[in-house]
Amino acid sequence: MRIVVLAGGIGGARFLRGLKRAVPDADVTVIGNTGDDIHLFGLKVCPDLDTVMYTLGGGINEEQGWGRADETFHLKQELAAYGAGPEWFGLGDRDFATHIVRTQMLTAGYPLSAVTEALCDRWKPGVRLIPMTDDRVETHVAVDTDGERKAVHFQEYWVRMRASVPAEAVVPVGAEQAKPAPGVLEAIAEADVILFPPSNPIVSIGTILAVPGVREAIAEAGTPVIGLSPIVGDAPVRGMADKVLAAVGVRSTAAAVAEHYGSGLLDGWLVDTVDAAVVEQVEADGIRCKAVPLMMTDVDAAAQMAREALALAEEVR
Ligand code: GDP
Ligand code: FO1
Ligand code: CA
Repeated sequence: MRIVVLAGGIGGARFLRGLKRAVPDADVTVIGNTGDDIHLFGLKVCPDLDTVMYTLGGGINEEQGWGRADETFHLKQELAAYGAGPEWFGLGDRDFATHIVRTQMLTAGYPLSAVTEALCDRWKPGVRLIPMTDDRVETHVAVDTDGERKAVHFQEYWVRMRASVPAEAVVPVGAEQAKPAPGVLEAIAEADVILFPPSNPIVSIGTILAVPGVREAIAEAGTPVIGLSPIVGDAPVRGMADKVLAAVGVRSTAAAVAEHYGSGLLDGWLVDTVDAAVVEQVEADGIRCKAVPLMMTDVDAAAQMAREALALAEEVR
């Protein structure tokens, strides 16, 4: 079975680990979000691609959900001693090696998709991980601070500001000019099922869908598209997704996120059992909906979610 998954960082990666346990023989292509990418210290950092790669490759810091296990921060401290920031972004020593190799290859002229494949030669994530595009796309967030409106990089909004002020707008800068990376549209066209894991609907999946051609390819693939809600009990399970949902006028409910994707894109939607009351409302929007446990407390729980998503795909097929 050929499965395509659009993934952000932690929510996408943990779901993928469950999917691999549920269907070990499936041919899984992951289209990764690169809107969170940032250049720091002259290096290209791709947080969401790395979170997927490390999680599936066994190198992730489990508690944190991003970055490497057994990490140290000597390099960051040495840089800070020179006054070289930013200090608010925690790049560890082991993680730095990934960014150095990536940047070296990019500088040598390889596209990000080829570089990601090379990095995955080490980590062997067991899926084909493709960045959504080889072109530069950077998500910026417009904020109002002290009556002044300015745009900051998504990572600055998320990590430095902890989304403490409302997001006025979320803009994937460069997306309109970006082309899908090689293999993205082909994988979508050949998929037997397309899954939206419980990733951030705006800054993760929304950014991937903003690459021209991707949304259209999914809508035209003629294969079931099934999503899993990252919102449980009217709040994100982790992080501040409510802040970026508000920026686009979407309420922080499982039903509102389904409606935001829309029946033109989604065939099926899984909500958590605590949100069972919204099933009827989602179905009234023309999206098949079911309430099942959606908390990824461990890999088995994520695997069960993947089985439910694949079962729903068969129901709508
Ligand atoms: P990020 O790039 O690291 O922020 O990760 P993603 O975009 O892939 O996923 C972030 C979303 O995952 C957040 O909005 C969370 O609410 C959601 N999430 C995290 N853990 C769980 C979980 O156990 N269950 C569900 N349903 N959603 C989760
Ligand atoms: N998230 C944080 O909250 N604080 C950090 O210092 C931080 C550093 C970091 C370094 C490498 C990496 O791959 C990810 C990192 N993240 C950090 C996570 C990541 O930037 C965000 O959680 C997501 O992109 C949000 O969608
Ligand atoms: Ca992310």
